[in-house]
Amino acid sequence: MNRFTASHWGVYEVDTDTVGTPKIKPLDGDTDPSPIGLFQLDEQVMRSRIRQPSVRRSWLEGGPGSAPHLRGNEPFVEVSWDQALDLVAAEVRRVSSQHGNASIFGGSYGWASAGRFHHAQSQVHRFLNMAGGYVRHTESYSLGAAHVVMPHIVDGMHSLISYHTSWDVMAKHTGLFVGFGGVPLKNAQISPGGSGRHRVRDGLHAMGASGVRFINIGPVRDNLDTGADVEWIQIRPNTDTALMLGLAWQLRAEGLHDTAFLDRYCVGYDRFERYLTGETDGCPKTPEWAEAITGVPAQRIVTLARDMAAARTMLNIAWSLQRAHHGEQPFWMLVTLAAMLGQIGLPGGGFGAGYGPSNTMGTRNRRLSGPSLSQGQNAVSDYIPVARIADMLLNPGETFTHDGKTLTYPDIRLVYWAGGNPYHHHQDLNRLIKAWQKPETIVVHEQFWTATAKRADIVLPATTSMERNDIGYATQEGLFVAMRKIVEPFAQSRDDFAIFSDIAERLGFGDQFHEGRDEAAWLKHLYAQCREKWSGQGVDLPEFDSFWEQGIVDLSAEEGSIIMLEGFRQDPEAHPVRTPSGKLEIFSETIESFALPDFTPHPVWREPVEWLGATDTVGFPLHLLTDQPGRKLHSQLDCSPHSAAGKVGGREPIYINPADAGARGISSGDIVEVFNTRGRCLAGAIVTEDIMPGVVRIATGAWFDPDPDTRVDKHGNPNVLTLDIGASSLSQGCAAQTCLVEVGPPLRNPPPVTAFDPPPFA
Ligand SMILES: Nc1nc2c(c(=O)[nH]1)N[C@H]1C(S)=C(S)[C@@H](COP(=O)(O)OP(=O)(O)OC[C@H]3O[C@@H](n4cnc5c(=O)[nH]c(N)nc54)[C@H](O)[C@@H]3O)O[C@H]1N2
Ligand SMILES: Nc1nc2c(c(=O)[nH]1)N[C@H]1C(S)=C(S)[C@@H](COP(=O)(O)OP(=O)(O)OC[C@H]3O[C@@H](n4cnc5c(=O)[nH]c(N)nc54)[C@H](O)[C@@H]3O)O[C@H]1N2
Ligand SMILES: [Mo]
Repeated sequence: MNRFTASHWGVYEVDTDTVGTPKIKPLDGDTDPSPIGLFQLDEQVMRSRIRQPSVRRSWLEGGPGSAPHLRGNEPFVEVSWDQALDLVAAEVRRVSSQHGNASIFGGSYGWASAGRFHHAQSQVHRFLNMAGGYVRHTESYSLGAAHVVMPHIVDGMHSLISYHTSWDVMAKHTGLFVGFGGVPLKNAQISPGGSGRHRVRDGLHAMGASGVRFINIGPVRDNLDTGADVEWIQIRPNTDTALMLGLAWQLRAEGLHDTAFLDRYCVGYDRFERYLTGETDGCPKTPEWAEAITGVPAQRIVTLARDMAAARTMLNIAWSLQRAHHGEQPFWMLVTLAAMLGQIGLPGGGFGAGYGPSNTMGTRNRRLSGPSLSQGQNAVSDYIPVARIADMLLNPGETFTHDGKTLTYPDIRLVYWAGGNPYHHHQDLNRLIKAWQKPETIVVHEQFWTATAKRADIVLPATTSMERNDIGYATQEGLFVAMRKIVEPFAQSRDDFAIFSDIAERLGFGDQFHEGRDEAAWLKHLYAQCREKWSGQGVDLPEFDSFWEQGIVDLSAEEGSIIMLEGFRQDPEAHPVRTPSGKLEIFSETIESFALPDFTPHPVWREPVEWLGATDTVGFPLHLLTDQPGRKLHSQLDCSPHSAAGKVGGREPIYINPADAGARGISSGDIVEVFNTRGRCLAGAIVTEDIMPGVVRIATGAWFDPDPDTRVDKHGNPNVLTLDIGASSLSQGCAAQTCLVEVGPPLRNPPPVTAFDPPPFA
């Protein structure tokens, strides 16, 4: 019998009748299924699973706060579930009563797994709220800068993502598509909560076939596949704002900017224009000025500006560009440039922010919010912008700014994580290791012996989505999925829900947490709530039992074409954008009122702390990009054979231009050391013209595997190299793409990779 399963990388059919491991197959009608999810049950994957609750030896013997410097460097003791749950319950009670709940960090950032009920973050937040509250986080690593700045300019990112112009409209109306950072198909494999049928390859190829002209601007060539020709303009990383300013200057100089659009739909163009022309700072942002910063020839900028004005032009930006120092600026400047072109709200014109980072953007599916588990109220008001975790742990009591507010870092004693991997996602991991020694206790629920699990005090083994029943639904992906259990839980692993229910019982709020429902009752309850909500919006879902029997509800009947900001263009008074003025803000009085030292109230070019144009790149002449991995989702399934097949000598690849490789005696297949003052890692060289000189690229996701003596990461986790600063004092977002490194000559005898081995047990 076939069952369905939803995962971030797609919906699959699973044949449970086969002898041995059930066979995972792509979903019927998915024209570009992701291979990532086909390997979820592979035996190689299972080797890194956690078998039993485990406690770090010193913590078990000496209690909270014992030998925190040994986290990650001493054996675990396997204990019974009862003992582990008693320990966690007692520790939550101790910290809460002695230090208050503002000393519990439960932000617990991470992607966890698909499934609306067993969603790990919903479970941990619901549990901690009932335990008296916790310090939370805001925003994401994905969009730290954009989430904060975009509401000041046009709209919140969650909202914007939901009404991107659909692919069919672009194939019909777009003349010129300009991508800053391409539209990488490798990234469009996923959607948080479960991509439906993969639509981006078909979307791009239909545009290619209908003759849309594509220009890809970026340090990397192989991230825009349209099936037709794509022009590549190389640009130094982190300098796109300067290029867009050069384009804007040229548009204005030739009178190609749409003053009627700027007057009717925008505020503050006049203030920005004085900066553009140099009236305010003595520096006109001419194409020649932009060439000196970006490396893009001035003449190319001039013709590109004219081409943009002459065609129906869609400007797209990869999220990567805002994961950088001053990362708010390219997003603000993109909207400004699109406003000057005056095509926002017209079919096929305007901007995308962006096509590529997930399967969602460009969908024709209706926005319907799915079933969700109530998380209750948090009695603690303290929070951090998500990427400031090391700062928080290292600097309790110090102040920081966020979106115009001044806040204080709390003093954290207990860290509770379920469904994320900070030793994957955070920057400057050697700094995180220091910060990680501050809390007295670290509790982690995990499926796998990740670097984070290995650095915890108490580790509780969690099931995967294949080992439990759930409902799969991702907003606008168009499929509603009965995720029926495929296999029995691995070894002693349990669902996060069951784990939290038992701890809640010990703390006296079990009934409040589980409400007397088991898994089956919860699924029916959440489904019924959603069914009622949707029926009010004219969408009929079947009764639960028939849904469960049929396995999938296809919502394609709800599809329709989308033109971004169409209503706003037709009538800006009736359909204002959600900014203070109701118009696109090229100058923001709100941001002006924050009076931030590193933030001007209109888009500007500011030099990042590390970039190829810096005067002091001495010793570290290469810009490192750390993009998303094509063969896994972040660190998830790095232990699969599919991920292994993409490695070079067992390490994450480093892409390097022949000129840079030649100068260092490096050939494809060599293992090299990549380093800067923050850290060192090994990587396997791929020498290619697809990356411009002066730039190297290591995708994220290789499980952190530092040698205990040399501290060199043996596996290619680039976050030992990246910079742990906020994008600005406005957003405090992740700035991972601002990073200079050097690459050494090939290594003769690289040490073996041990990332996927379980830790030692006492
Ligand atoms: N240098 C650099 N760093 C980056 C980025 C970058 O571009 N450059 N990108 C950043 C971005 S955009 C993101 S979103 C982050 C991603 O960072 P994360 O979301 O932290 O990465 P994942 O590997 O998805 O971690 C999820 C973890 O949850 C576990 N898990 C899955 N399902 C369950 C479950 O049901 N229960 C429990 N208890 N655990 C479960 C998985 O085994 C896995 O270890 O990384 C960021 N880091
Ligand atoms: N397979 C897979 N897909 C994923 C993920 C994954 O882990 N695996 N992660 C998902 C998540 S959580 C997120 S947030 C999204 C992230 O989506 P993005 O942030 O858009 O993805 P990246 O791959 O980091 O970068 C996209 C492109 O931007 C280019 N780029 C980087 N810096 C610059 C620059 O300064 N200028 C220009 N012009 N280009 C630049 C890179 O070369 C890269 O090709 O991806 C999602 N998709
Ligand atoms: Mo992300």
